Amino acid sequence: MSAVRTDWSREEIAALFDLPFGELMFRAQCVHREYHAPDEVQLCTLLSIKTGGCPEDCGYCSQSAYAESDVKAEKLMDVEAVLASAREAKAAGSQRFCMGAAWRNPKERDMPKVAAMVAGVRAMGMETCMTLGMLTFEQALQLKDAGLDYYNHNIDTSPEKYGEIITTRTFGDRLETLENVREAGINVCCGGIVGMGETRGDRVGFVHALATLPRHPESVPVNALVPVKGTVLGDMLAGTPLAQIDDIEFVRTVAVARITMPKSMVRLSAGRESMSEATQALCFMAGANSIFTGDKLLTTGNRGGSADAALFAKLGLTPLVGEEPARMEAAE
Ligand code: SAM
Ligand code: DTB
Ligand code: SF4
Repeated sequence: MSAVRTDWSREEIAALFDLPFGELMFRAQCVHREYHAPDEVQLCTLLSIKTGGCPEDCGYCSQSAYAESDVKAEKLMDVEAVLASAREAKAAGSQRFCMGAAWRNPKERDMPKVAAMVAGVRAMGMETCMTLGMLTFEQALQLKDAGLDYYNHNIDTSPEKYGEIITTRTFGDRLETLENVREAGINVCCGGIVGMGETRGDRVGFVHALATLPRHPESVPVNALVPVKGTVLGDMLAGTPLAQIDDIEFVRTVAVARITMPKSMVRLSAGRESMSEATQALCFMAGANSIFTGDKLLTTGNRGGSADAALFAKLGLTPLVGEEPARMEAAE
């Protein structure tokens, strides 16, 4: 078995990126098969429970108050409306329901409502995930007590690149929340975005930061930037050769994440709407084994369930029904 290591050096990770493509894919597939069924892909559904008006200045995000996008600020949704949406997701075959809020951090007055959402979704027999921005340890405990299975909090890019993308918080702030989530016994979902005009070195640094966390995130979302008009990055990259990440480089990033974090679920997240089926197939072959289904992510479009069902049929993929190998045991 490939050992689960957290002592990867940047040089080792850079060397993986540099491998001939065929060799990289072969290694990623070997590692993948040690821990995962190669034909099973997890289905997750996203819902934006609080959209827009976010005080953070993330350069990629349509929901930042600094962006001039078409997204309008809305209030936190009612619990019942969230549960109705979760019911639909379950009926569509989704295993996990991920609720996202455009907050820097939740306020104390929001906590009872988000806790009720977690408890309600869990009672339907779905896994729960939330992404609400920064959390204190006490807030993480409250969510754990409500039954939260996963918390998504991305490092987004390399530590060096971080300050170019976001200035209203630091890479260290991100790590602090990740520690609070871990301490509270919640599974961690942490990844980032490729295609923000970063260098290969930044992609190495990004995977390195994830693969050397004290414990690998149980889920690693790899998003391809969805360029949104009115955002810093959407506007800056529009019409340039950097407007879309090279497909092969994207697949390489997925493969290196798979090799360095063998047990984790690697999620092919945002960006599938503009990705060819062939590239998506390569991502699955490189070890991606989770996707977001449905026709919407948080504020941008997604491929839609029927297009995905057709792709799964074409590729002989089936939705994952069992548990992920990296998931923390309740007793841990
Ligand atoms: N506000 C919370 C936070 O930032 O932690 C949670 C929601 S935020 C939208 C979740 C993640 O979505 C971000 O960390 C980023 O990685 C991803 N994301 C946001 N906008 C994106 C875009 N335009 N393209 C690709 N990924 C994006
Ligand atoms: C993640 O890494 N990707 C998801 C989820 N975590 C919350 C969000 C993608 C958002 C894409 C842009 C949008 O729809 O606003
Ligand atoms: Fe706010 Fe999250 Fe968007 Fe950043 S990524 S602006 S924190 S919603």
